[in-house]
Amino acid sequence: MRKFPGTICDLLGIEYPLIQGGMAWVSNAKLAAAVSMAGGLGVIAAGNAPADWVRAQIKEVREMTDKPFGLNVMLLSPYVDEVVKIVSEEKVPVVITGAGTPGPYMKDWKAAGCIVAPVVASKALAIMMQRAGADFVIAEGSEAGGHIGELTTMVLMPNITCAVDIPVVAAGGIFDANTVAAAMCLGAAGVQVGTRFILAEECTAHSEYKRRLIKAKDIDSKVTGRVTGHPVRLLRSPLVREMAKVEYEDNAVEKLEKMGEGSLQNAVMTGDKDSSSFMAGQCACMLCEEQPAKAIIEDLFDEGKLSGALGNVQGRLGI
Ligand code: TUI
Repeated sequence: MRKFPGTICDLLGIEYPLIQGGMAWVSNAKLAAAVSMAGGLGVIAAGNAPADWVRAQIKEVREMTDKPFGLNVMLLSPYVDEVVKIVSEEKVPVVITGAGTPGPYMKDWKAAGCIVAPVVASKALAIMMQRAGADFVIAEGSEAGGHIGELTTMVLMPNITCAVDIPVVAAGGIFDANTVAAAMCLGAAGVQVGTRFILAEECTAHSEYKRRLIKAKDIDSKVTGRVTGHPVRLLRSPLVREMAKVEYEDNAVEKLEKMGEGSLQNAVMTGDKDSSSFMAGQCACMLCEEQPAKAIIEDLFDEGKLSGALGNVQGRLGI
C-alpha cells in the first residue's frame, strides 16, 4: 500500500509528508539537500540574504540532488523584489512565503509552474491565500521559533482546516512522532519541522547555537519585539535580556531593530552570546542530540512510534 495517502506527498513528489522549516541562514543548500535526499522537502531560506546568495544556493542544491526542494521567501526582506523574480526564473519547485502576504507575486509564480504555499498565522489570511490560488497553506502556531503570530498550533489548526478546502500543513511545536501524530489528529496533510533540523549533522549552524538548543529548558523560550509588531521567539540570552529592558522605553521600535540587526546571522555564523538571536521553537527543551537529517526524519515517522501514539489514544478512549 502507498505510504501516507491523503497527505502532501503526491502533490510534492516526496516520500514523507515533511517540510523542513525555512530558517534564515540556517536553512542553506547543504541542509535542504540532505532533507530532500532523505525523502522530505528540503527548504532553502532566503531570509534577509542578497539575491545572488539565494541564486547560488538554488544552484548548489540542484548539483547535490534531483529531488524536489523548496525556497522560503521572507517577505520583509530588503531584497524581496529580486528574490521573487529568481523564484520564477529558476522555476523553483515549491515556494513557501513567510512574514506577510504573497498575493501580488502569486500569478507569476503559478505561471512559472511553482507550487505555492504561504505560511499563515490566522484564519482570515488562510482564506485569502486560498482565494489567491495557493496550493496549500502552512498553519504556523506560536510554539514555533522566529517570527510568530498569536495563536497556538492547537487552536490555529482546527480554525483553518474548517475554513479552507486546500491541504493544511501544521507547524509549530512538532518535533517527534507523538507531535506528528497529534498534528495528523488535527487534520494536517503534513508537518513542517524547523528547530529539530538545527541539530541535523548536515546543518552548518555554529556549535554554540547547537549547544544552547541541547541545554535549553522549557522556560528558556522567550518572545521579544511584541511592541514592534514583529514578535520573535528565541532562546534566553544576554541580548534578549537587554532587549526586554528596552522594550518599553521611548523609541523602542528603532532601538530594538538596531539591536536585532545581524543578530540571527551572528547566531549561525559566530555563536557570540552578546550579539546573537538564537531563534528556536518552544520544543528546544525536548531536543538532546545531533543526528543525521535522515535519522531525524525516520524518528519523526517511525511506524512503531506513530502506531504506539495512536494506539495509546485508542486505548485510553476505549475505542
Ligand atoms: O516568517 C516566519 N518566521 C521567521 S521570519 C524570520 S526573519 C525575521 N527577522 C527579524 C524580524 C522578523 C523576521 C524569522 N522567523 N514564519 C512564518 C510566519 N509568517 N509566521 C507568521 C507569519 C505571518 C504573519 C503575518 C504571515 C502573514 C502575516 O500577515 C500579516 C499581513 O502582512 O497581513
